[in-house]
Amino acid sequence: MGLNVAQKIIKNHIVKGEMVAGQEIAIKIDQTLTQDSTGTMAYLQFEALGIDKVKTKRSVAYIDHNILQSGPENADDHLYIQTVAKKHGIYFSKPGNGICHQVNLERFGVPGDTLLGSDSHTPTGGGIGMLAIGAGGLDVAVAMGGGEYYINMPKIVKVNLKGKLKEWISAKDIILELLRRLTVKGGVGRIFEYCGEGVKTLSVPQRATITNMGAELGATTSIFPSDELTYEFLKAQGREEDFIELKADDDAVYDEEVELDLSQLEPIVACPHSPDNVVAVSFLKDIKVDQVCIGSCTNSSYADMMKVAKILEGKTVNEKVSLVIAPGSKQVLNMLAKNGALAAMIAAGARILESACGPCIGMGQSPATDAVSLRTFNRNFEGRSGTTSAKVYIVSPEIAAASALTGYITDPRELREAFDIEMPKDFLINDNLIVPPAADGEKVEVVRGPNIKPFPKAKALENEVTGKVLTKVGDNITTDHIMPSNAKLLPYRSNIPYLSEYCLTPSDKDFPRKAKENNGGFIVGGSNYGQGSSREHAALAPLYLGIKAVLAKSFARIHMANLINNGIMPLVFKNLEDYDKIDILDELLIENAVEQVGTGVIIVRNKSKNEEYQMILNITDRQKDMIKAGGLLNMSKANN
Ligand code: MIC
Ligand code: SF4
Repeated sequence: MGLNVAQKIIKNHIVKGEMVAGQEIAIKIDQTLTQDSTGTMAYLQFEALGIDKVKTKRSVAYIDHNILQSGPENADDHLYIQTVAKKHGIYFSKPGNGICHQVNLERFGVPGDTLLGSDSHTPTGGGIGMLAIGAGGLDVAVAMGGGEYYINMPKIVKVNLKGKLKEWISAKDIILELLRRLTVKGGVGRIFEYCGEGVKTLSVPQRATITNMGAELGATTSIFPSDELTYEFLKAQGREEDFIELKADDDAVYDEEVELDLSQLEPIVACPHSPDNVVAVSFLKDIKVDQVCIGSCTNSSYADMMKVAKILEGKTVNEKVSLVIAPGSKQVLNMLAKNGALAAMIAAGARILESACGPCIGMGQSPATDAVSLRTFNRNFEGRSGTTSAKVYIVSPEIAAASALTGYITDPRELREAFDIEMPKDFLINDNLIVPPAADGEKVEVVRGPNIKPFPKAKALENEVTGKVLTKVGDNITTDHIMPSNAKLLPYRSNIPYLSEYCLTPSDKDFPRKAKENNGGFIVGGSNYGQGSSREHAALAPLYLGIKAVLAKSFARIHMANLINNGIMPLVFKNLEDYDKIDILDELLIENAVEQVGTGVIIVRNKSKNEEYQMILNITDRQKDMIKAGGLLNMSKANN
């Protein structure tokens, strides 16, 4: 039986298990990436493993999230990451060099390699034919140390692309259409593999836009084959030696199939407050726009920026609109500066930001109260922009630029004739902001600023687990709800005691106080609990506050792994209606917890209501041992 692309890469990297959907497998990781807002924790955890030098083919530490430096905290974290990277064999991408996923695609992505990154949009690398997966910091730390990465073998979905995009329709519309059809839960436990005649009509950066936002489907990852266009891209990056061809065998088998006719797509938009809340742009055309933000790891490539420059050229941004643009990397920015496109943007009135995540993670540029903000980003969760009342719409760069000129949500086709942007034959290559590791790492001293606090460690599971329900939340709670990130909180990513004061506060402002007063307890959640980012802080802050288990209707993949890695039980309601029976401050009890964890079915007693609920702990034996030991670090130590 033939293999598809994902199976081929997994087969080359599998060290344990079998490629049977749902079964646990362990794969070897070739490359890792971290960014600064998850990186400090990942490197503290790597240090705790006591390994001198990374064992991967390549590991890169990027600084792109926390770049505002409104106090010493961010700069202290940068220095810690720079020195710890130099010591342990890790390349360091300085602030200003660009967004991790964009730079990784340009300078390090290798078709056929595996990449594990402490960021949920790591699957961007699937655009170049990598098996690129987002994970929590601890999993990445273990991978840097040469440890394998464990996942349940996902189902592989064939996304059969037919036809060709019409003028003005973009890669963003492709992934928004999939989100419209499949929702933010539709990709859980799945890899989306793109194939069909439409593939060869999409450039590598367009493919990367699609694989990037596959994260919003909840997918494990997304991947394109590696073909002539991949070769052209790598050659233009001066890296043709990294090319290998990768395509599915003719008789490859897939678990599921989706068909998408590119020629049928129209410009579409994700409305507040979820990336799957998608409608045609024509439905929104009277909505006035206050802010337009262009950039992020989804849409900040050279071609995207050139399109925007061309739309803005010779025009002026509407007087009521603030337009900000953050090119994705120094390479992109430098090329725009050289060819005059940057001048066209500036002349039109765009505010040019550093090549970094910026407004995407609320690091500046929060919109005004009740404002409408159009963003080419990937997430529009409530409050993520830093303004709770803002209404954020996710759009293509074409819609964004057109709307910045008119002041209302605009179908770009109404504005002007279409045009072509050529992919460059040669990108501008200058890696002078990438610092290589030291040859003799033992001589490097790691600098730790006062903001870097030890991370909380879980304890072995007690046989009687008891406590109160501290909060009860609804469906699709994101990690932005659990551990909010904005310009005020991001500087404290290496300070869990401080961050824990804000844990879950967007949903329940008294949660930290209740947790402290009751000495920890339980969280009750709806379905897809913990969707969104990979931030381990969404597990570490609850751990610090004494959370023992989360009872939910279902969990998002990375967050569930982060809970287990930190010794917190992710329990799923066997009978969904039991969710309705529980109230905040009910007293729960799990007896014989150690034995029950082993069985995978856990009886939770509600002492306040005199009821019992059956909860499922649908995790592997290895993960059960982890829960019993009190997390991955404790288990690794016990095994050494
Ligand atoms: C995000 O887009 O939510 C982030 C910020 O990049 C996160 C990582 C983090 O919280 O530091 C992610 O996607 O994993
Ligand atoms: Fe950065 Fe936004 Fe991409 Fe996250 S989604 S990596 S914050 S640009």
